[in-house]
Amino acid sequence: MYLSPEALMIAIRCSIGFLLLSLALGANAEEVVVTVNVIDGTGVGGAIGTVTLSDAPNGLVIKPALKELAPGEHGFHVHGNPDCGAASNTAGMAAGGHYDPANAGKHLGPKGAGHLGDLPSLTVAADGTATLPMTVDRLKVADVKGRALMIHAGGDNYSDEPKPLGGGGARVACGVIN
Ligand SMILES: [Cu+2]
Ligand SMILES: [Zn+2]
Repeated sequence: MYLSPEALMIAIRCSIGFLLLSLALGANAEEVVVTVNVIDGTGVGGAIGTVTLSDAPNGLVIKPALKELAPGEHGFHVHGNPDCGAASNTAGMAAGGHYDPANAGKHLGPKGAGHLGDLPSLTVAADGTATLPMTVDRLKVADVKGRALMIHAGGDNYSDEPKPLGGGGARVACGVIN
């Protein structure tokens, strides 16, 4: 096929335009970097890294890049309010409860029919870092924006028994999802 120089220029301009549009849409395809801070009864402390959230065809991809955490499993949830502050001198209580738009009222983990904000537990390596990505099929970035990511002192058995909310106890680190 023969293209005149003018047609060629138009074709190139269109290609560049299409490329820029794709980049803009790509950037728009919801990726959020959440800064995570340690928290205590007086409020929000120093940053310990980030958690990057993005949408994939199979769900919400959660990529932690965290350090300075206690090794082992930690309860990890989306809480309802975009606030990591303390309330009544208790760490992270301003974040409210587990994100639960359907008012399920139950903590059943990432595969259960309970709180939508129940995530897989966060695994922290012996050196205090957490870097294992996870995918949650029932969430999108748009669902969790305007809420908070919470890390608890203890693990998560995805049940309200024998202790409520997976048994993770105290809130130790948190990030607002903007
Ligand atoms: Cu929690
Ligand atoms: Zn829960």
